[in-house]
Order: sequence, then structure tokens, then C-alpha cells
Amino acid sequence: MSTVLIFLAYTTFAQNSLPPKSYGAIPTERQIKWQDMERYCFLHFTVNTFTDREWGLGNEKESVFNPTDFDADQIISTIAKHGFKGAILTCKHHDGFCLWPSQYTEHSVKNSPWKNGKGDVVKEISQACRKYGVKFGIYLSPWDRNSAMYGKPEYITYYRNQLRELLTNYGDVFEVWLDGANGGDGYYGGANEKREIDRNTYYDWENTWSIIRKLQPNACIFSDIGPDERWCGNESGYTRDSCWATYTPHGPKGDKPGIGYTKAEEGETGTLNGEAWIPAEVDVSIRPGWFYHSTEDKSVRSLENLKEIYFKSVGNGACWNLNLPPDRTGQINVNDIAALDKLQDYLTRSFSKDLLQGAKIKASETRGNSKKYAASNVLANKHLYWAVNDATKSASLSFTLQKADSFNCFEIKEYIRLGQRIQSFSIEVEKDGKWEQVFKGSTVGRKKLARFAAVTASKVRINFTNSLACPVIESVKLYKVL
Ligand code: FUL
Repeated sequence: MSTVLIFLAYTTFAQNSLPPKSYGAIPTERQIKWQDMERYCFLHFTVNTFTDREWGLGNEKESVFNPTDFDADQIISTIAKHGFKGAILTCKHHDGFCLWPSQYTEHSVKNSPWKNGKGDVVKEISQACRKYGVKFGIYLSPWDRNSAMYGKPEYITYYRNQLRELLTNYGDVFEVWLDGANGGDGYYGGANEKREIDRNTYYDWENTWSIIRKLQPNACIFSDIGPDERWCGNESGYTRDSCWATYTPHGPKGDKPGIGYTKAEEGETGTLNGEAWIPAEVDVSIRPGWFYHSTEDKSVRSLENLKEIYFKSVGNGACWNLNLPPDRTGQINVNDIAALDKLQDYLTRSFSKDLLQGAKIKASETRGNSKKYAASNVLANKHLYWAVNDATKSASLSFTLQKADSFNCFEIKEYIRLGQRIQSFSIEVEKDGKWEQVFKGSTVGRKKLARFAAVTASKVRINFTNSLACPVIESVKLYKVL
């Protein structure tokens, strides 16, 4: 061998004994913690609950807000009991009514009959969150149909002051939800007119984001364009099966994007080689509307429907934000609890037994032939990973189960700290000595739940057929889901 070849062989060997380099945009610690929550709840509650509207006009009297038996413990313990890890409260919706006694407006709980004006929904919900180990998040509508200042520069100061109150007085916040909706017309302190704003300049979002970063450095910021989480582009409960956590948003005309100004469908897929790590959040209501309406008591989503949403959100690497609107008593409605019971029972029973426990595993290749990157890492549950050599873009993992079993769902996770890499994969089972394909997929990311018609076999193989950089896989599990 010439000296040059020896040198090259040595360099490749040396490279492959080091961990793989990260590829493209990667998550922050804050995003990793949020992605690990997987599912949490929205709480839409305000004057609309009592006026039977979806969007309040802004002229509602404070006296309409009067829950008969508000119980933050009931709301948050319900969320905790059903496996949801957080609660995001509409502290102020588009109508401008504040669920906390803000010092910057009279339009709040302090002028309502509820608890003789001494109540604070934000305080009770945030305290209950701490009690039940649920993370607390806030929604503060940028659009305010009550405020006379809306549309003028003073409103931005008002909005930021309210944000400061919420981010200072109620403990840790895991998510700040910034809504893109801006309808135009409103009460606006009695003006009753249409006020248009320029979504790209009016709110000066960068400076508002820096307030959030300063007051709550661990909070993720949600909006159509991130910076931490993106809207999934629809309110129906899905992302696409090819779903990237990386994202480069565009305006509807391919122009500069903004909050409330994007190509919505790009949120459903994210962007291959997108410029920033901005995974999707799937926000969807358990009922047709976002607020409680007794007429919708019979239209709560079915188990079938909630299951699909789970697979098309969490199962595509996104987080699921399920809206549970408290009713007029100020509690989660019995009909919604019945649906949650079914969902929790389904998830517990479907994902209780990983059929790969005790299985033998073999990889087509292991990085630098090192134990550190061994295939067995994907079964270890220790946030380790299996990796292959830098030049390898397709590789496979084969499993031999202890005995033949029936299964229909793989859970595969990439080690996302090093970026999202897999572009396509397939699953095969061995039948009568021949490999048969049962699933063909595209992206993997933080978590992919790949479902297929149930098969019975003892040998199964995942082929990562194409990858942006060498595959780096954190874990693989196998289930028979119901
Ligand atoms: C939308 C709002 O207009 C709806 O009322 C709801 O709050 C939903 C989550 O976001 O943009």
C-alpha cells in the first residue's frame, strides 16, 4: 500500500472512531425538553364560554364571566391523570378579557362577579399545575378587540406589559403561544371599526421574543414561524407522514413570512434541509369549537379520531396540543373526560409491551467497529445510539425475536441532538425464508410510529434506504397496537 493510501485509511478509521458530526440545524436543550413532553393541553376559557361565541367582539361586559364552580384542581388533575404533561391557558383571547387582574386594564376578572372580583384564574391554574406536576403555558392573544389602543404603537407597550405580568408572577412557563389570527373589526374601546395592521412590522416580534427569553429562558415560543415551535399548518390534527423538524417558512406569495403570514401547508411537512430546528405542534380541539358550547356535547371526538391524531402528531415527531375547553361550571366537561378515558386506556394497552425486549439485534455496519456505537444501544433505553461510518447513507438493523409474535407498529427514534437525517426507510419481515416488505416510510426524526397490517414473524428488519448523513438511531421498539 502506498503511503497516501495508508494515510487515507488511517484518517477514515480515525474519523469513524469519533462521534458523528451533527448534520444541519439541531435542537436546543429547551426544545429537547419540550419535544419530550409529546402531548399537553390547551385550555380555551373566557367570556366566550358564557356568550356561546368562538371569537368575542371585545364589547362583552365583565359581568358575563361567572363560572358556577371553577375548580383548577379538577381541570389540571384530569390533564395529569390522562398522561398529558402541560396546560396552556388562554389568559387573554381576541376579545381582550383578562383571566388575571392585570393592572393595565379594567377589562378583567377583577370586575367580574366571580369571587367578587377577587379571583385570578391564571394563579389558580398555575398553582394546580405545580401541585399535579403539569407544566404551565400561556396564550396571550396579540389581537385585542377590546383595547382602544389596538393598531397604535401604544398597544405594543400594553401587550408587552401584560406579557411581563404573566411571565413574572406565575412561576415557570414552558410555552408562550403566539396566535397569528387578526380579524380586523372590533369594539376597540367603543370605536367599533375595522383596524388593519401590517403583520410583518406592527408587533415588532423580535423585541417581544427577547422579553420572553429574558424572563423565562426555558420557555419555548410557538408561532407560525417559531422560533422554537411551528404551527402545523391546520387545526384538524395532523402533520404529513414526511415531516421535518427543520423549517424554512415562506410568506403566502413566497415573500417574507411572519406570524399569521405563512404558506400554511409548509407547516405540515417542515423543510428538508430547513434553515432552523422548528418542530411542529399539532393544536386541535377535542370538540368542533375551541370554546365550550353545550350544543357540542354530542360532538366530542371519537377514540378512532383521537387515535389518528396521536399517530399523525406524536407519531410523526411533533407535539400534540389537545384543547379541552372548560365548561360554564369552570371544569372539564364529563363528555370530554369520557373521551380522554378511552384514549388513555388505548395508549396504555397498546404501548405497554415492547416486543423487542430480549431480541437479538444485528447491524449491517457499526461505526468504526466500536462498541460505543453498537446496534444494541437502540434497545438500551439510555439515550445512546447506533451509528455507521460517515460515508454510509443506507444501512439496516435486523432483529430476531425470542419467539414468533404478531405485531403491527414500529417506534423508531433518531438521535436528534445530531440532527434529523433519515429520508427513507422500509420494514421487512421474514416469511418462509424470504424477506417481505410491510412498510415503506420517509422521515423518522424524534419519533416515528410506523403502522402496518399485523404480521406474525420472528425476524424483522429495518432498512434505512436513504439518509442526508450517516444514520444515527437512538431507539427502536415494536408493538402490537390495538
Ligand atoms: C386561532 C384562534 O383564532 C382560535 O380562536 C383559537 O384560539 C386557535 C387556537 O387559534 O388562530
